[in-house]
Amino acid sequence: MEDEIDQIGFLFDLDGVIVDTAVLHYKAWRKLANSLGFDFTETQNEELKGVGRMDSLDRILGWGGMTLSHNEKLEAAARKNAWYTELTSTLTANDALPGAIDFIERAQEKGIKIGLGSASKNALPVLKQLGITGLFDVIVDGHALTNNKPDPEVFLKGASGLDLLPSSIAVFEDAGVGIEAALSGGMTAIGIGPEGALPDAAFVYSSLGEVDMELVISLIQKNRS
Ligand code: B16
Ligand code: MG
Repeated sequence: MEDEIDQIGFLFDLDGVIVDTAVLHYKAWRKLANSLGFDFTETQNEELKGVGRMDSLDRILGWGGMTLSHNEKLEAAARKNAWYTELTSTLTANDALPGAIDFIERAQEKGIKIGLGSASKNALPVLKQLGITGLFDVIVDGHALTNNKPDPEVFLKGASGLDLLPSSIAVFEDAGVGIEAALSGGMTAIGIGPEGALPDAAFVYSSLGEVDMELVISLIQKNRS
Protein backbone atom coordinates (compact mmCIF):
# COMPACT_ATOMS: atom_id res chain seq x y z
CA MET A 1 0.00 0.00 0.00
CA GLU A 2 2.82 2.38 1.00
CA ASP A 3 4.45 1.68 -2.41
CA GLU A 4 1.28 2.69 -4.22
CA ILE A 5 0.95 5.92 -2.21
CA ASP A 6 4.60 6.73 -3.03
CA GLN A 7 3.60 6.96 -6.65
CA ILE A 8 1.13 9.81 -6.30
CA GLY A 9 1.45 13.54 -5.81
CA PHE A 10 -0.54 16.54 -4.64
CA LEU A 11 0.05 19.94 -6.26
CA PHE A 12 -1.23 22.94 -4.32
CA ASP A 13 -2.09 26.36 -5.62
CA LEU A 14 -0.97 28.95 -3.04
CA ASP A 15 -3.31 31.91 -2.93
CA GLY A 16 -6.84 30.91 -1.90
CA VAL A 17 -5.80 27.34 -1.04
CA ILE A 18 -2.99 27.57 1.53
CA VAL A 19 -3.34 31.27 2.40
CA ASP A 20 -5.73 33.96 1.22
CA THR A 21 -3.99 37.17 0.20
CA ALA A 22 -6.66 38.21 -2.35
CA VAL A 23 -7.67 41.11 -0.13
CA LEU A 24 -4.02 42.22 0.05
CA HIS A 25 -3.69 42.03 -3.75
CA TYR A 26 -6.92 44.08 -3.91
CA LYS A 27 -5.65 46.74 -1.47
CA ALA A 28 -2.41 47.13 -3.43
CA TRP A 29 -4.04 47.14 -6.91
CA ARG A 30 -6.69 49.57 -5.67
CA LYS A 31 -4.04 51.94 -4.33
CA LEU A 32 -2.42 51.84 -7.78
CA ALA A 33 -5.74 52.38 -9.59
CA ASN A 34 -6.60 55.27 -7.27
CA SER A 35 -3.20 56.85 -7.95
CA LEU A 36 -4.06 56.66 -11.67
CA GLY A 37 -7.46 58.31 -11.03
CA PHE A 38 -9.98 55.44 -11.03
CA ASP A 39 -11.36 52.71 -8.77
CA PHE A 40 -12.61 49.14 -9.07
CA THR A 41 -14.66 46.84 -6.88
CA GLU A 42 -13.87 43.77 -4.81
CA THR A 43 -16.20 41.83 -7.14
CA GLN A 44 -14.03 42.80 -10.10
CA ASN A 45 -11.00 41.75 -8.05
CA GLU A 46 -12.46 38.20 -7.89
CA GLU A 47 -11.76 37.94 -11.64
CA LEU A 48 -8.04 38.35 -10.93
CA LYS A 49 -7.73 35.14 -8.91
CA GLY A 50 -5.06 32.91 -10.41
CA VAL A 51 -4.32 35.51 -13.10
CA GLY A 52 -0.64 36.55 -13.47
CA ARG A 53 0.61 40.01 -12.50
CA MET A 54 0.86 41.71 -15.92
CA ASP A 55 -2.42 40.17 -17.14
CA SER A 56 -4.08 41.46 -13.95
CA LEU A 57 -2.70 44.95 -14.63
CA ASP A 58 -4.03 44.86 -18.22
CA ARG A 59 -7.50 43.95 -16.97
CA ILE A 60 -7.46 46.67 -14.31
CA LEU A 61 -6.30 49.31 -16.79
CA GLY A 62 -9.11 48.16 -19.09
CA TRP A 63 -11.66 48.72 -16.28
CA GLY A 64 -10.30 52.26 -15.86
CA GLY A 65 -10.29 52.86 -19.62
CA MET A 66 -6.55 53.59 -19.46
CA THR A 67 -3.60 52.76 -21.67
CA LEU A 68 0.02 52.86 -20.50
CA SER A 69 3.26 52.30 -22.39
CA HIS A 70 5.21 49.09 -21.76
CA ASN A 71 7.65 50.88 -19.43
CA GLU A 72 4.88 52.65 -17.55
CA LYS A 73 3.19 49.27 -17.02
CA LEU A 74 6.38 47.76 -15.63
CA GLU A 75 6.74 50.70 -13.28
CA ALA A 76 3.06 50.48 -12.19
CA ALA A 77 3.32 46.71 -11.53
CA ALA A 78 6.51 47.27 -9.50
CA ARG A 79 4.77 49.93 -7.38
CA LYS A 80 1.83 47.58 -6.75
CA ASN A 81 4.18 44.75 -5.88
CA ALA A 82 6.09 46.88 -3.35
CA TRP A 83 2.80 47.63 -1.56
CA TYR A 84 1.71 43.98 -1.73
CA THR A 85 5.10 42.82 -0.38
CA GLU A 86 4.80 45.24 2.52
CA LEU A 87 1.31 43.90 3.30
CA THR A 88 2.45 40.25 3.21
CA SER A 89 5.58 40.87 5.30
CA THR A 90 3.65 40.35 8.55
CA LEU A 91 2.01 37.03 7.58
CA THR A 92 2.66 34.08 9.91
CA ALA A 93 1.59 30.42 10.08
CA ASN A 94 -1.56 31.67 11.85
CA ASP A 95 -2.66 33.22 8.55
CA ALA A 96 -2.73 29.87 6.76
CA LEU A 97 -6.27 28.82 5.76
CA PRO A 98 -8.10 26.37 8.06
CA GLY A 99 -6.46 22.94 8.18
CA ALA A 100 -4.12 23.72 5.27
CA ILE A 101 -0.77 23.06 6.92
CA ASP A 102 -2.09 20.01 8.79
CA PHE A 103 -3.48 18.53 5.52
CA ILE A 104 -0.17 18.96 3.68
CA GLU A 105 1.76 17.47 6.62
CA ARG A 106 -0.60 14.46 6.77
CA ALA A 107 -0.22 13.89 3.02
CA GLN A 108 3.57 14.07 3.32
CA GLU A 109 3.52 11.59 6.23
CA LYS A 110 1.53 9.22 4.02
CA GLY A 111 4.35 9.30 1.45
CA ILE A 112 2.49 11.48 -1.06
CA LYS A 113 4.81 13.78 -3.01
CA ILE A 114 4.05 17.46 -2.44
CA GLY A 115 4.41 20.38 -4.85
CA LEU A 116 3.38 24.00 -5.23
CA GLY A 117 1.91 25.32 -8.50
CA SER A 118 1.31 29.06 -8.21
CA ALA A 119 1.10 31.93 -10.68
CA SER A 120 2.61 34.21 -8.05
CA LYS A 121 6.14 35.57 -8.21
CA ASN A 122 5.80 36.12 -4.46
CA ALA A 123 5.15 32.45 -3.69
CA LEU A 124 8.56 31.76 -2.08
CA PRO A 125 8.57 34.76 0.29
CA VAL A 126 4.95 33.99 1.27
CA LEU A 127 5.77 30.32 1.98
CA LYS A 128 8.74 31.50 4.06
CA GLN A 129 6.49 33.82 6.06
CA LEU A 130 4.24 30.82 6.79
CA GLY A 131 7.30 28.70 7.68
CA ILE A 132 6.32 25.81 5.39
CA THR A 133 8.81 25.94 2.49
CA GLY A 134 10.36 22.66 3.68
CA LEU A 135 7.12 20.72 3.12
CA PHE A 136 7.45 20.99 -0.68
CA ASP A 137 9.37 18.60 -2.92
CA VAL A 138 8.99 21.04 -5.81
CA ILE A 139 7.98 24.69 -6.04
CA VAL A 140 6.77 26.07 -9.37
CA ASP A 141 5.98 29.78 -9.18
CA GLY A 142 5.42 32.74 -11.48
CA HIS A 143 9.17 33.08 -12.13
CA ALA A 144 9.26 29.65 -13.80
CA LEU A 145 6.32 30.24 -16.15
CA THR A 146 5.99 31.36 -19.75
CA ASN A 147 2.24 30.77 -19.91
CA ASN A 148 -0.31 31.61 -17.25
CA LYS A 149 -3.23 29.41 -16.09
CA PRO A 150 -5.44 28.12 -17.76
CA ASP A 151 -2.36 26.87 -19.63
CA PRO A 152 -1.33 23.63 -17.83
CA GLU A 153 2.39 24.60 -17.83
CA VAL A 154 2.51 25.31 -14.08
CA PHE A 155 1.15 21.87 -13.14
CA LEU A 156 3.00 19.96 -15.88
CA LYS A 157 6.26 21.47 -14.56
CA GLY A 158 5.16 20.46 -11.06
CA ALA A 159 4.47 16.89 -12.22
CA SER A 160 7.84 16.59 -13.90
CA GLY A 161 9.52 18.10 -10.80
CA LEU A 162 7.90 15.33 -8.75
CA ASP A 163 8.90 12.81 -11.41
CA LEU A 164 5.28 11.68 -11.79
CA LEU A 165 2.85 11.36 -14.67
CA PRO A 166 0.04 13.96 -14.66
CA SER A 167 -2.49 11.14 -14.16
CA SER A 168 -0.86 10.36 -10.78
CA ILE A 169 -1.54 13.85 -9.47
CA ALA A 170 -4.35 15.77 -7.80
CA VAL A 171 -4.35 19.56 -8.01
CA PHE A 172 -5.97 21.72 -5.31
CA GLU A 173 -7.15 25.05 -6.74
CA ASP A 174 -9.45 27.96 -5.87
CA ALA A 175 -9.61 29.57 -9.33
CA GLY A 176 -11.58 28.47 -12.39
CA VAL A 177 -8.52 29.03 -14.59
CA GLY A 178 -6.53 26.74 -12.28
CA ILE A 179 -9.12 23.95 -12.45
CA GLU A 180 -9.06 24.29 -16.25
CA ALA A 181 -5.25 24.08 -16.21
CA ALA A 182 -5.27 20.92 -14.08
CA LEU A 183 -7.88 19.20 -16.26
CA SER A 184 -6.21 20.08 -19.53
CA GLY A 185 -2.98 18.71 -18.03
CA GLY A 186 -4.74 15.38 -17.38
CA MET A 187 -4.81 15.66 -13.58
CA THR A 188 -7.53 15.20 -10.98
CA ALA A 189 -8.87 18.67 -10.06
CA ILE A 190 -10.11 19.42 -6.55
CA GLY A 191 -11.74 22.80 -5.92
CA ILE A 192 -11.30 24.86 -2.77
CA GLY A 193 -14.11 27.39 -2.44
CA PRO A 194 -17.77 27.93 -1.68
CA GLU A 195 -20.42 25.37 -2.58
CA GLY A 196 -21.51 25.73 -6.20
CA ALA A 197 -18.22 27.34 -7.28
CA LEU A 198 -15.80 25.60 -9.67
CA PRO A 199 -18.33 23.31 -11.41
CA ASP A 200 -15.61 21.49 -13.37
CA ALA A 201 -13.77 20.27 -10.26
CA ALA A 202 -14.29 16.62 -9.25
CA PHE A 203 -15.17 17.80 -5.72
CA VAL A 204 -15.27 21.19 -4.04
CA TYR A 205 -14.38 21.67 -0.37
CA SER A 206 -14.54 24.87 1.67
CA SER A 207 -10.93 24.39 2.84
CA LEU A 208 -8.10 21.85 2.74
CA GLY A 209 -9.10 20.93 6.30
CA GLU A 210 -12.40 19.52 4.91
CA VAL A 211 -10.85 17.39 2.16
CA ASP A 212 -11.41 13.61 2.28
CA MET A 213 -7.85 12.52 1.47
CA GLU A 214 -8.78 8.87 0.89
CA LEU A 215 -11.42 9.92 -1.64
CA VAL A 216 -8.89 12.07 -3.51
CA ILE A 217 -6.43 9.15 -3.56
CA SER A 218 -9.17 6.91 -4.99
CA LEU A 219 -9.93 9.52 -7.70
CA ILE A 220 -6.26 9.55 -8.73
CA GLN A 221 -6.19 5.76 -8.84
CA LYS A 222 -9.31 5.82 -11.05
CA ASN A 223 -7.81 8.52 -13.32
CA ARG A 224 -4.70 6.49 -14.05
CA SER A 225 -6.31 3.07 -14.39
P1 B16 B 1 2.14 38.08 -8.02
P2 B16 B 1 -2.03 31.72 -7.10
C1 B16 B 1 -1.95 34.24 -7.98
O1 B16 B 1 -1.56 33.29 -7.03
C2 B16 B 1 -3.07 35.09 -7.41
O2 B16 B 1 -4.26 34.30 -7.27
C3 B16 B 1 -3.38 36.23 -8.36
O3 B16 B 1 -4.38 37.06 -7.81
C4 B16 B 1 -2.10 37.04 -8.61
O4 B16 B 1 -2.35 38.09 -9.53
C5 B16 B 1 -1.03 36.10 -9.16
O5 B16 B 1 -0.80 35.05 -8.23
C6 B16 B 1 0.27 36.80 -9.41
O6 B16 B 1 0.78 37.26 -8.19
O7 B16 B 1 1.87 39.51 -8.34
O8 B16 B 1 2.49 37.83 -6.57
O9 B16 B 1 3.17 37.47 -8.95
O10 B16 B 1 -3.50 31.72 -6.79
O11 B16 B 1 -1.70 31.19 -8.49
O12 B16 B 1 -1.19 31.10 -6.01
MG1 MG C 1 -5.31 30.66 -6.21
